[in-house]
Amino acid sequence: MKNIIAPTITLITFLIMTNVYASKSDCPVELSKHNLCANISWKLGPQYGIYSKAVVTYWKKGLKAEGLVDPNPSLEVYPWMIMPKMEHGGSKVKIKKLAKGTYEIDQILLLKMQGFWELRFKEPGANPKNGALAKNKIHFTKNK
Ligand SMILES: [Cu+2]
Repeated sequence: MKNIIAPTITLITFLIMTNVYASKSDCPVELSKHNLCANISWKLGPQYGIYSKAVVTYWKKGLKAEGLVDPNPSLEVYPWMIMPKMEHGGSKVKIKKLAKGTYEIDQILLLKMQGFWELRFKEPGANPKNGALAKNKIHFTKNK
């Protein structure tokens, strides 16, 4: 009996860890209202003061193997800043469809201020402050 406990614990830990990892990589950004998952891949930056660029892809939650899909209704991706006593957007980004379910978000201008930036998702016409479907804190790698 003793011989089986340690390997069993190891196996259970392994299964839990792989499951946690799998769910994160399967759905990095969850858009539950649309039953979609998204991934953000930075192509430039994220960096302060000059343009950053990202590519966002979408797929149906749990159905990544079926391929990428276009959100319907369409979704806007935009930068949003949370400051100690206020929050605000940035200048307008350029969104370009590259392929099915694949969108380039260009001209993201993140200014260095006190607080932090998010990359948010919303439906067109939704309020950028209160109407976001998903919020993702941007972690800067350069210009710190
Ligand atoms: Cu600010």
